[in-house]
Amino acid sequence: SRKIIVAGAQLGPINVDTPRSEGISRMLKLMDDAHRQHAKLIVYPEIAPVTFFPRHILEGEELEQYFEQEVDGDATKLPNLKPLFDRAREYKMDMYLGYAEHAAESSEAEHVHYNTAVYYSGAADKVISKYRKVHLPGTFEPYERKDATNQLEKRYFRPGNLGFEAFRAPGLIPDAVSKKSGAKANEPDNLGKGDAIIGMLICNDRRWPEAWRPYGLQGAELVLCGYNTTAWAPELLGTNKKISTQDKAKQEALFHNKLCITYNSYANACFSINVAKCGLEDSKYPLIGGSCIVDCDGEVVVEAQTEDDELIVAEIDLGMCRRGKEKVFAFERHRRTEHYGRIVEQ
Ligand code: CDT
Repeated sequence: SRKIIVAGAQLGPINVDTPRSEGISRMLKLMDDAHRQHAKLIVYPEIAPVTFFPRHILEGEELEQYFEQEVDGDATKLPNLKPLFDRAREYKMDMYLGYAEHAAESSEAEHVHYNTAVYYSGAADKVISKYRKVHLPGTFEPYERKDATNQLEKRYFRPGNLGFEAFRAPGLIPDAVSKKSGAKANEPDNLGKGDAIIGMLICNDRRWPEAWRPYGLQGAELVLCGYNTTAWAPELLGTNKKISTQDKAKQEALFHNKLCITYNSYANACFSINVAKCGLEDSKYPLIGGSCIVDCDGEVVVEAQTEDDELIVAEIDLGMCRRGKEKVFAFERHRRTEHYGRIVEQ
């Protein structure tokens, strides 16, 4: 059996004046709930503990306050986020945690910022993998219209430089024994053992098949994705005639979210856990909810019902991925890579 209980910790609005510590307390409460329900893995949203600040025009300290900086190259020692790592260690729970990263590796005078997620193994007390968001939406310059909602991710972050590296989460599957913990993610003997093969995405990445496929090709059984998706931003997204009200725009945004995560889970024969920060931030900026756990047949297993803090939990069987990986798609037998060159042409 490759059964495991997993959780998505959807967060409701976090306003500009919400202290980070309050966001973290809410996240800890959701983790306590996940522990009570025997979850082995919890997934938080993109840039989880603070407001979605890229909508604001910021510089200097006002901007820097939103970023987290590692100590001694160890993400478990991110000063503000330490309580989350400590609690996950106590529960031996794995965790996907999204945050704005002030990268320490740079020797440049200029700050190097990324939109980042780490995967922490509670049992191993170790950050197993880091991912930096590749597809940064929005603009570098703010919109001219003063009442437009900006998405200044191209201004505040560099595109991720770590690629789409799947990894093995050691011993995540309780009833399967890992014979080769630490082997490469795509080693064929992995399926049926205690490690799970996992990939990470962040928000806008989930709209790009190119971001999922490298994980599918590495045998990923589970893709994790946190998001902050605006429900209404005509400058950013444009509108069709059928989008005549803010409510219709939100319905469409929810539909596109589900379309991306269900299809790409199916097409890559993996489960996915997709988790929103949502609701009205600062009584003004609407973000969609719709957090979902999706199975490898593209079906929604569980979906959040609110736009507030809400835990979604499901027992999933990663063994189900074999059908897609070995029969329906079986990439090594059926892909025709000689025709795919255009995908990577400039
Ligand atoms: N945070 C983030 O990446 N948001 C974008 C906004 C919409 S751009 C089509 C998203 O893809 O959800």
